[in-house]
Order: sequence, then C-alpha cells, then structure tokens
Amino acid sequence: FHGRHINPQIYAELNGRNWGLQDYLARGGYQALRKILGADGNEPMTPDQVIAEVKASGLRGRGGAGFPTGLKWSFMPRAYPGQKYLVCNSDEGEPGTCKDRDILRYNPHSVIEGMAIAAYAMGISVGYNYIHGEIFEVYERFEAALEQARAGGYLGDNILGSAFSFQLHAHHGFGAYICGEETALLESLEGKKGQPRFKPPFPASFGLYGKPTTINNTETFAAVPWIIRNGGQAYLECGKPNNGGTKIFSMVGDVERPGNYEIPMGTSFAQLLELAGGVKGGKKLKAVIPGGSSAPVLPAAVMMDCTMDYDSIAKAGSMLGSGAVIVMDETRCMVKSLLRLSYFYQHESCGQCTPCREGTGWLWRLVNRIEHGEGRADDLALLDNVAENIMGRTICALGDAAAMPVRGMLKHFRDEFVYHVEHKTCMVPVSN
Ligand code: L3W
Ligand code: SF4
Repeated sequence: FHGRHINPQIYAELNGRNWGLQDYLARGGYQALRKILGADGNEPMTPDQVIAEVKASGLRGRGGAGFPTGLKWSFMPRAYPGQKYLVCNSDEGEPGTCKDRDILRYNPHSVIEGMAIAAYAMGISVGYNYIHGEIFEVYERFEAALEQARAGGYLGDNILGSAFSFQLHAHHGFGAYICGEETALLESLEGKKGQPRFKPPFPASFGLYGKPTTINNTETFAAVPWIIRNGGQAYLECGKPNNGGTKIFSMVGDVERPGNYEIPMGTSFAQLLELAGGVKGGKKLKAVIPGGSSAPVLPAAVMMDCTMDYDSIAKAGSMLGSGAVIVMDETRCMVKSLLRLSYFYQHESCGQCTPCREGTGWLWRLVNRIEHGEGRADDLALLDNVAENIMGRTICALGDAAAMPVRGMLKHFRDEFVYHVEHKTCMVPVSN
C-alpha cells in the first residue's frame, strides 16, 4: 500500500484541526489572493506588480540553491501560446531536512495560496505539488486541503469570481532522493524513471512535457502570501540585504530540542543553538553541517562566528542549502559520520553518469575500510583524488553533493582520518 487514496478515517481525524481552511482564513489566509485578484472591490494587481513585489522581497529559493525567486518567475515566457506548468518541489529528502513536511502538515493552505499567486503572476493554469513518497500523512493532508480550497473557491475555475483559473493537483512520489532534483522530478511526474536531464535547457524553457515550467520549493511558495499582504520591502527587512525574510532551520543531531525553528535570516548560529536548547547533555560542540548533508562540515569555532544566511555560511566555506543544521558533539567520530553520508550518496546515485555512479561507490568503500581499520597509507590522497574527479563532472548536483562532505571532512578533520589509518582505531575516546 502506498497511500495513494484519501483514507476516510484519516481525513475525518485530520478535519477540523487548526491546519484547516477556517483557521487559515482566521489567520488572514487567502487575503493575498483576494488582494491580487481584486476580490474585495479593490484594484487587482497586475502580474508584473506581483513579480515586482516578490523581487523586492529578496526571497531566495528555500530548496537549496538560493536562486532569487522573483527572477525565476520573470523567466517564464508570458505570451507562450501553449500549456505552461507550475510545480512545487515537496520531495524533501535531504538528510536532516524536515521543514517542508511540517509546512504541509501544519500550514498546507499557505503553499496552495502561494502557488495560486505564482500561477497568476506567470499566467499558468495547471500546477502539481510533488510530495516525497515516504511521508503518507502529509500527502493525505495536502489532498484534504486541496479539497477545502476547491470548495471555498480558492482553486479551480474563475477563482473568487475572477477570470483567473488554476487547477492544482498533488502527486505522491516513491521516495527516491534523486527525484528532488528538479529535472528528475519532472521525469518522474511524467511517469518515467526519475533521472536528471542535462541543463540547460532549464525548466523555465523546457520543463514538464517539454513545456515552460517554474519549479519552487514548498517553503518558497509558503512565504509568498505574507510578502503580498505585507509588501516585499517588509519581508526583506525581516532579514538582511541579499538574504531577505525568515527561514526555517531543521535543528537535528546532538541538540536538546531537535525540531524546526523559523528565525530571521542573519540570526547568529549561537542564538539558533540556544533556541534548540544547546548541545545535548551539556557536551562540547565539535562541528556542524549547516545546510543538509550535502554541505561541507564546519568546525565549532568557525560556526560560532557565523550568522544563519546564505552569504555568511558561504563565506565560511559551506552552504546554507536546505537549512538542515546537523549538530555534532565532541563524541562524534568524523570517519564514522562520513561513512554514513557516503553510504547514502552511493545508494541514491541514479547511475546515469560514470563519475557519480562509480565515484560515490569508491568514496564509500574507501571510507568504509578506513573506519574498519583497513585503511592504507595512500587512502587519503585517493579520497581527495576521487572527490576531485567527481566535482563538476556530472549531470546533476548529486555528484558534487557526495564529494563536498568528503572535502569538508578532510579539510577540517584530516587528523582523525590519519589516526584511523595509522592506529586502526578511533581517536575519539567514546565515539558515536
Ligand atoms: C533559468 C537560468 N533558470 C538557474 C534555475 C534552475 C533551478 C534554480 C537553481 O540544486 C541545490 C544543490 C543541492 N535560466 C537558470 C535557471 N536556474 N539558472 O534556478 O539552480 P541550480 O542549478 O543552482 O540548483 P539546483 O539544481 O536546483 C539545488 C542543494 O540544493 N541541496 C539539496 C537539497 C535537497 C532538498 C530536499 O531534499 N528538499 O532541498 C542541499 O544543499 O546540493 O546545490 O530551479 O532551474 N540561466
Ligand atoms: Fe545520476 Fe549522479 Fe549523474 Fe546525478 S550526478 S545524474 S545522480 S549519476
């Protein structure tokens, strides 16, 4: 069973909780959609005005790449004669990341409203939300929210009595990490094997069924209604220049209170750590992976000087990515940690290109033998070499994502790998 229909029992149980339409309306929900469509007798906003507001907000893609959302929306050809598509990437699979599933679980209408606004701005009449295959309850709930939105007149034909029509559907994936890569997601949505396409052409010109398509992450769409209600400038001012607004960070690993925390961009990492209750058990902070498992690790001292925004983390040599903050305390063995990450990437490689298919396997096998006391003197140089030969030589970012953690670990914690090779055991006294 893969949860592809709405289970009436689950629907009934979920109905009436504060994720639903009535509660969303009470919180100011769908006011942004009303505003752009002129549903309250006001002057409707033009699509250009909507895009200008999103540009002014400084909103950047919350899926990992941080691409400016307003700019992406402006790529969509306005006068295209055929079908255009809007897609929400809810295929959240990055290890450590658990924000999109909570948005869909607790605030699904914010995504629906954000997508409807985006569709209006780009002149799109059909959209899909591709939801990760391993999360069933979230899919059920989003389907239920879609039904509510349709019944309320916020989706479908002639939305809120206007000339604007938008049909939005949910699609349940099957759990492959690679389907979070936007072109693999499109292939999967078309019913094919989820393997990335060469880019360019970007989805903006050749997307779903070869048609112009705009894809944004769940959290990106969820931010849009607030921006339209309060203005782009107000959103920008919540954060810092070039890093507008707030961002949800999934605090995971060795913290007292793991979970999702929404904070203004530019908040110090120290404050975020404090929000999550500090390092678990009062232990010392050793290292942090600041942006999901694909981001290079940073040592504690470097991380404590960072603020949580794209620019600060990039300057420190890593990336904000999808916003999963993996906290590691002093008992963590970096060889063992890298072994887990390397296993993940070799398992999830789609196998389409040689440097990734073969290289991720090499990385895993090398780290595996170092961890198990069988490392050889030249293994670190070999690890460097394999990672170097994957970087930038693959069709999609998964190859880089497998190589970057290796480079980060060897840059900052090389001594632990050397110790493992030389002593056939771990230098961390009680390692986890
Ligand atoms: C038109 C151009 N469109 C770029 C579009 C492009 C895409 C967006 C960003 O990787 C990262 C990756 C993972 N004309 C364009 C254009 N675009 N130039 O802009 O593109 P790009 O290629 O920079 O990134 P990407 O392929 O989207 C995403 C990292 O995120 N990551 C993964 C996270 C995983 C999740 C998850 O599980 N939910 O978020 C984590 O860090 O490594 O670097 O839309 O089409 N000239
Ligand atoms: Fe597939 Fe890896 Fe190539 Fe991406 S880099 S297309 S996951 S083989």
